[in-house]
Amino acid sequence: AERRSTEVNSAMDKFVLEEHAKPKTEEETARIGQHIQSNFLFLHMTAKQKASAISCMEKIDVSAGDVIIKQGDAGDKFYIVDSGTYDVGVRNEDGVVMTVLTYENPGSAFGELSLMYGKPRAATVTATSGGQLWAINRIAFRSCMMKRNTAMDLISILKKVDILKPLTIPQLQRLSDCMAEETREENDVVIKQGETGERIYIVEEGELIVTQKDEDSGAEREMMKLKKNDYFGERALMYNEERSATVVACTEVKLLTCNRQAFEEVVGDLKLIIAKDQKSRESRIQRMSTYRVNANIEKV
Ligand code: 1OR
Repeated sequence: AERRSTEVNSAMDKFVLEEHAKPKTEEETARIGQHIQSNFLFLHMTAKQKASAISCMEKIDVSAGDVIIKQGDAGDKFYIVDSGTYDVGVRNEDGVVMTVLTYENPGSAFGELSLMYGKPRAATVTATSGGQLWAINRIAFRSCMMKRNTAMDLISILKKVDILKPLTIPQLQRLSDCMAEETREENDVVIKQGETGERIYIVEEGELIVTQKDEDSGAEREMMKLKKNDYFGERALMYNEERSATVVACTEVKLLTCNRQAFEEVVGDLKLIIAKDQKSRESRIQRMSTYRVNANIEKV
């Protein structure tokens, strides 16, 4: 039944995509292919999927001042920048519109949020120069872009991480764009106390243990365990200190990681966000050491 429904779906998709295909020259097809190469929405698509997405794109000429998307409207199209510059404005509660972002590179894409989540347009996008866009309509977008997509999976992982909970979906999207995945073996030392650190990590799979050297005895003391959706490595980035603890994988682990620059760029002031979460983490460490002390006493 599973197989059958996949077949039916792909037949449907083929029909939908053919129906929505827009004529374009080979040169245009190649150019769009170049543009979308580095866009995360297309990252994990096969060549065939990309080709059908491109075939549905329609050229739109814009002039400076054109409002491409209006906040609050229903979403109808998704856009890819071919040329020109575009400001993203978000209206706050007081009705003041703030420019939050400018798209100026070919291959930048916008207008996907309302199509993916069925919500009104989250921002207004205005052309600030003349230029050209490629647009895909909602039906074609859903049929070629909404396949099980690793970019989307990544966002759902990031959404579960405590420090990232205050972030909006567009911010998570931008963050997911600069995250890399790392696999480590059991017993691998991921960060080492005393070293300088440039990366923050999120646990996607597996478990790690945090240890600190006891100043008097020199023995490694277990501080806490880290598991799925926990993060670590943030302190060295926040306070420009050396790594304050060692983190070792106790199973095979899958980690998501990004460097300080990318993280700060996307989520703004790293310190503010993490400081909020620090309190709950500290109380967790305290609970754990109390437990350890009790356990030792029992043994004695
Ligand atoms: P849409 O379909 O909602 C507006 O139509 C588009 O602007 C939206 O999809 C995104 O593609 C794009 N918040 C909301 N929309 C944004 C944002 C944004 N940035 C780009 N778009 N930001 C949050 C501002 C509080 C900026 C995040 C870096």
